Amino acid sequence: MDNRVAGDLFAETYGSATFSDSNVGTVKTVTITGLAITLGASGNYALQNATTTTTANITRPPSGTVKGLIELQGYVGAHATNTFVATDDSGHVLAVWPNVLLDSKAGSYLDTFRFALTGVPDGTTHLSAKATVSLRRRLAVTFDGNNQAQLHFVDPVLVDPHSVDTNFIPASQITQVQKLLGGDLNSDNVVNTPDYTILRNRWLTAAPEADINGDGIVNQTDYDIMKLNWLKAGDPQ
Ligand SMILES: [Ca+2]
Ligand SMILES: [Ca+2]
Repeated sequence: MDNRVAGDLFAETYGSATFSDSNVGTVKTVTITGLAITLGASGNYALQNATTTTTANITRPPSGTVKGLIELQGYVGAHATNTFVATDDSGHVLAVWPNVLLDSKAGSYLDTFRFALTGVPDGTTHLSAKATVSLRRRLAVTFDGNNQAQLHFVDPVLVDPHSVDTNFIPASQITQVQKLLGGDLNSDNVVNTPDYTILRNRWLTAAPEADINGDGIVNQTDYDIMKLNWLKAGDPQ
């Protein structure tokens, strides 16, 4: 209520305006605090309430964000590159993020990086990941009302997302091993003889294209990872 005398002028200010929560919705309560009147004729008036409420809307962002962890089998290198692909239920490619640099390790996990993607198109139901020397893995992704999702390409026995991300959203999606398996050196998404040929030809060199565990040398450790995944194929993109 404003019962000021006609012609009296003063400034009205407020301290903060806060939505009740950050979820998408209409006619949401906004609490305004720190209301004050200053300047002009304000000295002639007594403000009755320093707090009030109003309503406003929060709309859904036009595209999604996905963040999570990505574990590369046996990897110890400081950085890696990974290609992400967003698809719909029919497998149509909606977006590609080629050769994303991964250089932020997840907590104390040597073989696990953080990733974050923005601009994930509406209609995305799956996201796949394929690191330079790994097989591809494709997982279902579910967005919340704010168009945000978490997705973890990890082995839940070895990497606990809760220990890395305090905002982790519990999801049944990480009840199985989802880390990326190593050994695909020629990027055809299968681990077989052509990959072994590359490994053998780079034996005891520092060639990154054959250094499956990222330790700077191609040797028995890389061969052992390849052997674990011999004749395995990755998921479609
Ligand atoms: Ca291959
Ligand atoms: Ca190596």
